[in-house]
Amino acid sequence: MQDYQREFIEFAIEQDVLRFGEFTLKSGRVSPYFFNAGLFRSGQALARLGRFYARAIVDSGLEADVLFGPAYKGIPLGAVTAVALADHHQRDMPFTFNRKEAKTHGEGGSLVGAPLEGRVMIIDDVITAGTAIGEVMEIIHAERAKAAGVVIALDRQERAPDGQGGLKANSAIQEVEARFSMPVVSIVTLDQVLEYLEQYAQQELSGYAAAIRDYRAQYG
Ligand code: OMP
Repeated sequence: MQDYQREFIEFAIEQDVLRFGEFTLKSGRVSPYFFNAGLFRSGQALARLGRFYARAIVDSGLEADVLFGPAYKGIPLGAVTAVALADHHQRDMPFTFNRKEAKTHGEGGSLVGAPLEGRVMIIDDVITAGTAIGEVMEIIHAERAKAAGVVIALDRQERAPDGQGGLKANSAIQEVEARFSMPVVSIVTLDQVLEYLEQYAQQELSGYAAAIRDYRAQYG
C-alpha cells in the first residue's frame, strides 16, 4: 500500500465516510462496513478527495479525453477530480455530468458540460455488484463514445450476486472490466482497508477486521 492510500483510508474514517457496523447494501448483502462518499461534505474535504482521485488516475497511467461524473454521487466527485487534475497535475480535462431526468426545455437533453466524446473516464464512488455502472455505460454508448476506464474510491472486491454477469468465480469488478473492455481503477481496495485495520489502526477499529474477513470469505 502506498502512503497516499493509507492516508486516504485514515481520511475516510476521520470523515465518517468509511464506517464499521452492520449495513444492508443495494445487493441485499449485510456488510460489516460501508463507504458513504456523500459524507465528504466540506470544501476542504472535497478538495482533498479530488487530490486522491487525481493521484489514482495519474498512477494508473490511464489516458482519456473527458471526465464523466454520473448522477448523482459522481457529479461532485468528477468535478473535484477535474479541479485537482488541473491544479496539481497540469491536466485541464473537459468534464461532463448527466441529469437523471432529461430536460425538455432550455438547453434540453440529459448531459451537461463538455461533449461526451472520445475516450471517457468515469468517476464514481463504489462498485459492489456492478449494477450502477451498467447504467452509466448505456449513456456512454448512446453518445457513441468509448469508455477509457472507471475510477472509484473503494473496490469492495466482491463477487456479483448469482445471475449477474457470466463469470461467477470472478469479482464484480473483473466482470465489469471484461464486459465493457475497460480497466477499473480504485484509490483503495478492501484488502488495503484490511491491511490498514490490522497494521495501523487503533484497537477499537482493528477489532472489525475479523468480521470483514468473514464477509470477504462469503462474498469475496
Ligand atoms: P452496485 O451497483 O451494486 O455496484 O453498487 C454500487 C452502489 O452501491 C454505489 O454507487 C452506492 O450507491 C452503494 N454503496 C455504497 O455507496 N457504499 C458501499 O460501501 C456499498 C454500496 C452498496 O450498496 O453496495
